[in-house]
Amino acid sequence: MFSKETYIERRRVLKERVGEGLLLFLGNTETGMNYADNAYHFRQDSTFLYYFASDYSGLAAIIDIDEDKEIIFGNELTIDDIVWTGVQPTIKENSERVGIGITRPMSELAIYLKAAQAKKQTIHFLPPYRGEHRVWLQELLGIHPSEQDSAVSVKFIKAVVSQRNYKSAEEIEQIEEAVNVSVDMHCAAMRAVRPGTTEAEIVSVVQAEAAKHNFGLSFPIIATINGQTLHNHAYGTTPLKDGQMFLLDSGCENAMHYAGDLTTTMPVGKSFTTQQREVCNILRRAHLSALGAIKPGVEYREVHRIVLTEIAKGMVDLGLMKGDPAEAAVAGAACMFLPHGLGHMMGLDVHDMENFGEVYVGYEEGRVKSPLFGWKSLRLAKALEPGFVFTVEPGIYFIPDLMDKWQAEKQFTDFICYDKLSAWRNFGGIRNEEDYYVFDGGARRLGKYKPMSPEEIEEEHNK
Ligand SMILES: [Mn+2]
Repeated sequence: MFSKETYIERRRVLKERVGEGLLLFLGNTETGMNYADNAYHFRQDSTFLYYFASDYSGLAAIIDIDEDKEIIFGNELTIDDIVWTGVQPTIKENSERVGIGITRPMSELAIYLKAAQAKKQTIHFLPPYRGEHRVWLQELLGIHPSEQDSAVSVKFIKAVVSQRNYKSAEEIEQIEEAVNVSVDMHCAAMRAVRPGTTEAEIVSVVQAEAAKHNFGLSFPIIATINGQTLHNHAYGTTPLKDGQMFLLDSGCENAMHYAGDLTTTMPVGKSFTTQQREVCNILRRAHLSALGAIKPGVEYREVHRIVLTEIAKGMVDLGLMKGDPAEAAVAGAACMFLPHGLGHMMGLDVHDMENFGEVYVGYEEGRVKSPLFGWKSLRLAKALEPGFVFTVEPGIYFIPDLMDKWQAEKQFTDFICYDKLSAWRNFGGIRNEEDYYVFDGGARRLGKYKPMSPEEIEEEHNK
């Protein structure tokens, strides 16, 4: 964890920005997979980690701005718990490490909130994303789960985002540690993928790299020969074949839960085919065009447009598109090949603060998302500012169902050469992803270099 002063300062700024009322923070709890004692992997809520650091189940906290009080609620371990889990630091000890002197048993949380309601204090809470939290909020505040989404505090959300969106030097150090191990995960996969291995085997190799450091995954591994399926979490056990491509999208989170998120597409056999190499080089040019554009003040929607234009150019060269590439990008025709956004904020969450709603994190106040297919999937659109950490992850995909649908609907016939496209139905999909940090005057990649060009990937692959 960081120093006590870091957490005290974070809460001081938060109190100042919200200004009045009472802030309620619900930590995460252990949840049974198939019975209570056989729980899912425990992951503390990221906002709770940001302000209180305590990485334990069953905690809540209150910052009572009006009364100038900070309290952590939770039950100290009983002898039965200690027999089961061993001795742990007490809640009191953990709280003191972040500069909080008051701790209370969990039963007192409801009492405190009832008194606040009686005094007509504003109780601010954040959007719940777990069923347990919805039940808990209903018990604590009397708000039905179906009414909680409209009762969340936008002021609280905006204040937290206004802090967590700007990474400090000590946070960058943590993220970089996670990215470096994530690069190791990818290089291990590049060396392990061979004809005859399976997706499942590669997953075990990737996981082992994170496990060596006792790091968890920042999201379930995507490891597939069907790269055109964007979020495929199923792993095959049939042997991989020469001529196929293997897409790995994975990252770890370090001990403090800061994330890394990378994607690499590699050949299964010794090298890419000529056709695959051509598309990989288009992707590489698109990636480099993004890197050339990112700096403070540039809107990420503009970087997305530049990348779509570059991909459309490449598709024109292949004879799969026609017309002006820049127009094809803006109109949405190029989204046939890149239907997702160019990137997202990253921090304690791999999609940072997505639980609050993407528009609060990645869009300017009052700006709504584009309704256009492809463009609507842009998670980060606003102007880049010093302190932002985000991914750059262009991809090129050939999605047969999307081709069929658009062709049947005669969509973008001025831009897309459907007659040529049918020969590419089985190409699959490729993506390359790296993590970036914007600072005053520029931007830099986080973590060590990961092979990007087809030749660099083949070199690592054939080591
Ligand atoms: Mn990503």
